[in-house]
Amino acid sequence: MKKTAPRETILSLFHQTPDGFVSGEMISAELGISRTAVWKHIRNLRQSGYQIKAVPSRGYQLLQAPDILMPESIQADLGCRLVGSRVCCFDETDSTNLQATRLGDQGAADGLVVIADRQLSGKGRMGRQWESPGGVNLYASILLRPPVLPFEAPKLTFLSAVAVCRAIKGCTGLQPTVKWPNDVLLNGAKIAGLLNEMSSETDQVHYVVLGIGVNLNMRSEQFPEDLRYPATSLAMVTGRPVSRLEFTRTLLQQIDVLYQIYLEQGSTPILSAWEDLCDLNGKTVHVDCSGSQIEGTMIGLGEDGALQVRTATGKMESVYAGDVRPV
Ligand code: BT5
Repeated sequence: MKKTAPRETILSLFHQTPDGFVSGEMISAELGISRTAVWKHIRNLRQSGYQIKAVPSRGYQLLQAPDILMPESIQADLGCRLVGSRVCCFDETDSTNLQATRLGDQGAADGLVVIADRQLSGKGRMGRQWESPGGVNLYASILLRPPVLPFEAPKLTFLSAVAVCRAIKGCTGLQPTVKWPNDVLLNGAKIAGLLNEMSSETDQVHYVVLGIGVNLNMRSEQFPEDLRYPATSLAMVTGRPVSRLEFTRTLLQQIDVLYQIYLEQGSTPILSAWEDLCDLNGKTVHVDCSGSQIEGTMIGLGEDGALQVRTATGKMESVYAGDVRPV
C-alpha cells in the first residue's frame, strides 16, 4: 500500500472534517507522532502558504490553501467516476506526457492524472516545445485505457478540446473556440494546446495519454516572441488571477463526463460538440500539411476526425495532419 506523507495526511484530515477543525490529538493519533511533531508539521504548512488558525480547545482550522496543485485538494469531493482515481503531482518534471507514459508502461490504472507545476521539456506536436513556466498554468496528462482500435484513439483529442472549452466557460463565463486539430483559442489567440499520445499494437490500444496545457495565469512577458500563433492566458483576458485548483477540478470533471459519453455512445457526440465550438466552419482556411498546402472552405470533421476542406475546384480533401489558419 502507498505510504502517505504526514503533510498529505494532515491536509486530507482538514478536507474530511465537516466544520474544518482538526484537533492536535486527532493528527497525532492518525500519524502516531507527538504533539510537538504535529505542531512542527503545522508550522511547515504555514510556511508553504497555508493559512491555518489555532483555536484553543477546538484545534486547527484551515482557512486558505495556496494555489498549489496537490492530489488531496484535487481529489476531495471530485465526484468523477474514473478520471482522477489516482493523481500524481510533481513540482517539476520533464513532461507530464512522458511521466504518464512511464507510469502507463508500468501498468498504471485507467483514469490516472499526472500534473506538474513546471515542465522542463514540455512537448508540442512534431517535436515542438510547449512553454511551461512554474506556478502559473496547468500542465496535465490523463491516462485512459479505452477499449477501442488504435485508429479510433486520436479522436480523443477532440474530447480534450471540448472539455477545456467547457472548463473555461464554467470558471470564467468566457466562450472559447477550437481550431483543428488540437488548439483552444480565446479571442482568436491560443490559450491551450493538446497532445494526444498512445501506446498500442496493431489491434489493441494499451493506453492513451491526453496531454493538456492551459495558460491560466501566464503573463505576457512570459511568452517568447517567436510563437507560431498569437497566444494568451485566462488572466490576461479577464484581468484577474484564476484558481488553478478550481480550474483543474472543473476540467477533470468535464473530461470524466465526456469520456463516459464516449464509452457509451462512441465519438459522434464528441465530434459534433467540437464542431459546435469551431468558428471556422464554412470559412476559407489555409492548411499547411508539412510541405503541401491546401486552401478552401472548411466543411467540418469527417467521421474519422479528419478535417474536410472543399477546394476552389470543388474537390473534397480530407486532412489528417497539418496546421490550419483562417485566410
Ligand atoms: C500543442 O502543440 O499545442 C500541444 C501542447 C501540449 C502541451 C501539454 S502540457 C501537458 C502535456 N505534457 C507535455 O509535454 N505536453 C502536453 P503544437 O500545436 O505543436 O503547438 C506548439 C507551438 O505552440 C509551439 O511551437 C509554440 O509556437 C506555441 N506555444 C508554445 N508554448 C505555448 C504556450 N504556453 N501557449 C501558447 N502557445 C505556445
